[in-house]
Amino acid sequence: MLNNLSPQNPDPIMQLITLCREDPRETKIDLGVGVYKDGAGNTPVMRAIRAASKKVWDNETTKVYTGLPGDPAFGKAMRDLVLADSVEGSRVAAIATPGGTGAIRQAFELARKANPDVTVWTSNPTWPNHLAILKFMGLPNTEYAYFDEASCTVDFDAMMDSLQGVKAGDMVLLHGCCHNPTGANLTLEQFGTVADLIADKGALALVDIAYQGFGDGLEEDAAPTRLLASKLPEMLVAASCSKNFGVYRERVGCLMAISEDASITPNTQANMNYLNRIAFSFPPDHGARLVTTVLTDDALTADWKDELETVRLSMLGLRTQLSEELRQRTNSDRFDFIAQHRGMFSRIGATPEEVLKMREDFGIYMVSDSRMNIAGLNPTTVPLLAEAIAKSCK
Ligand code: PLP
Ligand code: TYF
Repeated sequence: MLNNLSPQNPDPIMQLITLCREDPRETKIDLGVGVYKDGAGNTPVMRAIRAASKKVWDNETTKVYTGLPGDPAFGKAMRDLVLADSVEGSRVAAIATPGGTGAIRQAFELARKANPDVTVWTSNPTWPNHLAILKFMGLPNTEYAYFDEASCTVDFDAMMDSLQGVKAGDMVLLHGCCHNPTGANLTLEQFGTVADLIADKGALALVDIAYQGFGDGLEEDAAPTRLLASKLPEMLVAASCSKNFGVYRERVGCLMAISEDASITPNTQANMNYLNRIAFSFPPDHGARLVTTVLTDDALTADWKDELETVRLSMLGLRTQLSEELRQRTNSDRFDFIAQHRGMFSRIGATPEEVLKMREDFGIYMVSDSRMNIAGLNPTTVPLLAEAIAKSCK
């Protein structure tokens, strides 16, 4: 029977890891998969997570099952981190999920359960896994205009135009901050305008927030999500802890659902618990427990914020350096957007041929849509990349 399975195309981002690994050139630069790397190219365990691991190791007395939503303390900690006081806690139901990906999957499942005819609106472009999951689930998907390829900024007018097609009962997926793959983001005011449109249309917003703290700061990055939560009667939030806590392989994520009224919350929660039950019973707990331990201990929280801020500022510094190097080499402001983009990624508007040329001639590995992971750079490699871009891109 298994011989009937259709062949699978590998995830192009994952494929790039192998390609780069096999390249013998010492000067190669890996700007592929979205993983934070320090100046030495390592993805460290964050100090507070290491300390929390020790604390959990010393104090955990059982590994017995948690509950279908996971540890309630994790749900509460995530609600405080992402939503703060933008909405009454009694309106928020939460489940722990395996990573942000798990939260997104459960969000789509919940939307389909609430409305079997749901169409999911995604930005053009969006994280490829959004599209892969929707396709697998057979959920109708419509793209809304987002990125202007020429200027590498958001085309907000085109976005609002295409969102006019949203129907009551549709779901609109927004990146809460640090848009993947483009790095181009809405202003807070624009988020407010989109919230008004979603409310007018009677649609459900799903905010995917996977990089809180990587853009303008922990609070600043959560501001759009909080604004939406304060304006909309209902909303879903899929949060990932992979990047901002550096717990990638532990699989830590959380789906939060804000119901219109606190009286609806228990049933929303019961439906989310059910979705966990039929998918994997209980969600993974260890990584979530590390995150909760950090977020419920003042000293660990302070140290985590401190390290996260260092990470954020290092990426900002690389952005500034790269855009300045490109200014000099191209004698133009064409690449100034790199300093304006936020998060780990920038899509730089190069053609697939130009991306391939940079790979072949310079050993620079970026995704074929010209998305690069800023954290794959360090102050020494920035000029090499600038040179490659200036020489390869028309
Ligand atoms: N959403 C976006 C936009 C992402 O880039 C990612 C990838 O890291 C995720 C969600 C989910 O990540 P994870 O499942 O590793 O938590
Ligand atoms: O976009 C990225 O690079 C990260 C990591 O299937 C990632 O979000 C990439 C592909 C994938 C899962 C995670």
